[in-house]
Amino acid sequence: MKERAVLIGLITSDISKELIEEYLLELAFLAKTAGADTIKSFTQKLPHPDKSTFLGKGKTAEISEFVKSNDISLVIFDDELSPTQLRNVEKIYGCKILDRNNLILDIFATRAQTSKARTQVELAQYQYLLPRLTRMWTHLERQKGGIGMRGPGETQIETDRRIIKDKISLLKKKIKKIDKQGFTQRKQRHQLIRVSLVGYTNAGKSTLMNQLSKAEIFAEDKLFATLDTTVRKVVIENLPFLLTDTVGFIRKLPHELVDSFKSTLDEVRESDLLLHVVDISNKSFEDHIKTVDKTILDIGASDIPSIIIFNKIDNYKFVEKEDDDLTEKTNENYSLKDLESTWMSKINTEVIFISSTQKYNFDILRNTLYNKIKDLHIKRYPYNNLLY
Ligand SMILES: Nc1nc2c(ncn2[C@@H]2O[C@H](COP(=O)(O)OP(=O)(O)O)[C@@H](O)[C@H]2O)c(=O)[nH]1
Ligand SMILES: [Mg+2]
Repeated sequence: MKERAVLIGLITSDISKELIEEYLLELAFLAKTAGADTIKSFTQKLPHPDKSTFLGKGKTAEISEFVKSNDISLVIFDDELSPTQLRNVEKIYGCKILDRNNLILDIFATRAQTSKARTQVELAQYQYLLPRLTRMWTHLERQKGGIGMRGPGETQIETDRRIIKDKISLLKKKIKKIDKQGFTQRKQRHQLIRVSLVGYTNAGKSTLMNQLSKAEIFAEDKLFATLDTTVRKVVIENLPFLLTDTVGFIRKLPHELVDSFKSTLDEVRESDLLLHVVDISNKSFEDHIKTVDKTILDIGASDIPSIIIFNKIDNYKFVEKEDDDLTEKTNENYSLKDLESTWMSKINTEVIFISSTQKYNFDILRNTLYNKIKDLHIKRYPYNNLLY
């Protein structure tokens, strides 16, 4: 049976109600991906979170009442709780408590396919656990005996911490080894131009990859359907290149996960061209672009030439407004033409509008890719232009 969840978001002075609503929509999507139904979302406006229960006393009582009378098994907070808050709300709500990070880690754990992805997720889980051990053990703290375990004042928690630290260094070694193999593999492919699909999770990267390469990559309307990078050789006209599908980015990604997935993004860092796929039918697409740009900067790939591909234009809703100049333009009343000129002038890179599922504008896309990749090829191999 599906778990029934309620979501909780806090509206503080520096975050608007609209933004929180978007965060909660995304949180509901994460919950759905993890296999839970969201029954209701609760928000409260407070200058800062309550020290003991995160939300205020009244709201907490209201939610507790709802949890008990609606068969809720899961309360998910959009923010991370302190150990004290967690202990208290666990008692009050009497069910499982998760935050966004737990949820993302959980999804990653169920989605990891290759040994590398599994190792990375395990590493992230231990790294996440390590600083949080205290709260799990404070009520159980006791001396642990046994040969090799006895030490001056050694407690269970210290032992556990040591075990986890050992585990972490072991996993890191394992990843390094896998990475070495990957590097050799990647080096062998060096003669071809390398293009990577990057973008927010669910933007349509895997779908586009499948359409361009006839590959069969898992794509579905869930977050992080793919965790592993996939590389395929694609040929446009007579021009071959390598196309890589990568894990999607998301807001508030736990930094343990970013760290453990950095090496997955090696492929991105070593690319000649980035195709930044954006789901233009998502209201928060501008936020998504910012998150992706920041991640690209973080991994040291911001100098790589890129093209923005606005995807899902078949799903984009443009509301034709009466011709009054007073209406301020919001996302909903920008036409695609407006958007194109705005973005072209704003970012000085190429922008293309497509639908991956409907294959709209694929001729433009192929043309643009062909020209870009040809240029890159000529720049790299000035004496080997026999291809064209
Ligand atoms: N309407 C519409 N849906 C799309 C389009 N491209 C992808 N999708 C859907 O968006 C969802 C996520 O796609 P996926 O390729 O898995 O996204 P990824 O996380 O970026 O790899 C899937 O349900 C796709 O069918 C498009 O052009 N139009
Ligand atoms: Mg994907």
